[in-house]
Amino acid sequence: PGIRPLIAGNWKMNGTIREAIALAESIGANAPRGEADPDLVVFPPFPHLHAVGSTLMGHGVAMGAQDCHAEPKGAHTGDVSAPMLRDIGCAYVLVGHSERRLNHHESDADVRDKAAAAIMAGVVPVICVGETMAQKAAGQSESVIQRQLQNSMPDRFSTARGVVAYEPDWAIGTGRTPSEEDITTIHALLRRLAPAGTRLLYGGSVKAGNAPVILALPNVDGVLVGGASLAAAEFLAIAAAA
Ligand code: G2H
Repeated sequence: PGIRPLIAGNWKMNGTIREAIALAESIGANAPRGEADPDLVVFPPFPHLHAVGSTLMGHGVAMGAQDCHAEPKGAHTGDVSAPMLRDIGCAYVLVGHSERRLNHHESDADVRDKAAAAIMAGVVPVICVGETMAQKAAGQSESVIQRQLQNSMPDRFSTARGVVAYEPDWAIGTGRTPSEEDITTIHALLRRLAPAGTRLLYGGSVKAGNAPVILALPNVDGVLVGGASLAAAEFLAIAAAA
């Protein structure tokens, strides 16, 4: 009677349409679909959503986008709205990934508004939080994450069967992961702060090699995988560890 695990692949800004389709085909054809298997979701770049959505049709693998705007429509050149994502077949959307918080100066309030827009459009937000190495070194990991999460969750998050991903900045794409104890501590905090039933993912340098240990930690309901999600066999090996 637990929470069904969620294995998420964040493709970031990688690949041609042809490569995206091939990756989706391979994941779709080999995805585990038993009662006890985890849910799978992939997050392709915007231009590949349509092709990937068509490819995954009927394979039981969900699709999400990597960001959305807080407004449903309007004069926002270059942005994509949550209703558009829903329309193209996205079940999920990442909000507040550290690469967005850092490179696009997104604040907790921005992330909260995007998550609210997603919920309004019927798309499940995956709220990402995580501390920097400097904050960790200063012993501020828990306070930083508590503040980020509390300020990034919109009012209706509890009714949206939302997802929270813990991704420490310094573990992203670096091959370094926090200790099991650190992940356990942060996930216990997330469990206390997030509404009941929220799926809590760990992200940052997850691979087939370390996934079994990470997925076995308490309050880890899945993983958000970047680099290692770009190869179908590796991504499915991670899913098999859930
Ligand atoms: C963290 C993660 C996926 P990677 O950003 O969101 O990427 O697995 O490459 O560290």
